[in-house]
Amino acid sequence: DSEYREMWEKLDLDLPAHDALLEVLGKFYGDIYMSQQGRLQGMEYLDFVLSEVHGLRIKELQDAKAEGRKIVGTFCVFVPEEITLAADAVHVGLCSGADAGTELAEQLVPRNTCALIKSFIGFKLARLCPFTESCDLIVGETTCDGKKKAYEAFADHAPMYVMEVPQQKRACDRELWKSEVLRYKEAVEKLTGTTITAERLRKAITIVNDRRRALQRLNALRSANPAPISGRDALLINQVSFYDDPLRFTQSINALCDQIEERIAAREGVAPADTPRLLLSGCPMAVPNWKLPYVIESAGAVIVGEESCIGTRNIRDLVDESGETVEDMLDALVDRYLKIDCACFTPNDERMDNVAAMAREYNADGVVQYSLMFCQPYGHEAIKLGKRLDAEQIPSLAIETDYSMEDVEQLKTRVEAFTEML
Ligand code: BJ8
Repeated sequence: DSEYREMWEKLDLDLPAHDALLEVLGKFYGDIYMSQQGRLQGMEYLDFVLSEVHGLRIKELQDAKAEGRKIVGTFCVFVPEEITLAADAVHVGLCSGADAGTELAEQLVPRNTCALIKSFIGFKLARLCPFTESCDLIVGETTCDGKKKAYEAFADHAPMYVMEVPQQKRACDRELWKSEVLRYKEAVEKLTGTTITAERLRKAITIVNDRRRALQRLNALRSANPAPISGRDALLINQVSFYDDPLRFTQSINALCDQIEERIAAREGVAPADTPRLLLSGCPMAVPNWKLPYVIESAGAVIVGEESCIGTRNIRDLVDESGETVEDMLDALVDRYLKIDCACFTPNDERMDNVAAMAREYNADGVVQYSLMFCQPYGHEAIKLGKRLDAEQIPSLAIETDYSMEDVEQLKTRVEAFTEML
């Protein structure tokens, strides 16, 4: 489409490399998504959004910019979206799930850096991501060492702002986090020239909570047997939630949930009732990282939940909506975000409890732990969580991988062996 090409050119994308990327992605999507049987009709919306991810959605961002609105990009669910929205800016998730520009990225960060970090750097340096190029501000955070040092290097290439996230959850850590949330509010107000009023913030909290409620509704329906939706489709929904317009997205997911309810009432599903049900747990799977879900679901199992930031960790907790003043609402935000059980925290025992509870809630037969190679936080917790699940007699399999396709067959063999013993 010539309109899009002009837009990509203005964003200074490397057009031939970008064409090649879209082609590979289209094929990958066809193989992994369009080949599924018994897909819900409501997934057409997701197919459409994904097919237009670098087209229509980018055009919407450009239109917003033309109206004077700002675009804020983020890499972590710790950045309070409500504040971005309350200042009338657009909030998009940037972390990337495909190998791109790896050689360039390795000039900026060490080779033994996780694929997620290399990916966002590679996409930027190879000029392949129209989202990154549309951003007026990119917000990083001091979570894992890999990310926080990568942001330092990234700041030479993009308008970076970094939030300090504490590593413990004591009263003094809450103080620190509150001051960081206030500092972010000021930064966004300065960027947009919009003062965050109680009315604006209340509206933003409702928008984001409504999206969380729709995704909670979807997750709750997944406890049904037979599984009414594939794990691949549910992951895609979570991935799209990071960059789609929140109001439109929420509406579509609620419509999809209506269809799922009908399906459950008719006792229909995407796989027979005796299919092994697995919970995925661990590192975030950013779009288009569909490798492991595809491997699992082609090995005869079905995924019934994602304990991940691109999954329940991002939607489990709502922001308290009873606050009257900006101050009340900021406190509610601070408390809600500090409940996130990221492996960067120490200790992080609540995550162990949450995974075990989720496995039960979704009637999972086992848990597949996923960590990206070179990810220290989730690698460490995989050992701890494995022991906890053993103690609770929940079978688990720990997998460490990256974005390359080289280990697909080997992973399939391991997943098949695991599901056979369930
Ligand atoms: S709140 S999980 S989105 S930090 S995979 S880059 S941890 S070395 S992503 Fe995360 Fe926020 Fe936590 Fe969630 Fe580092 Fe590990 Fe790479 Fe990771």
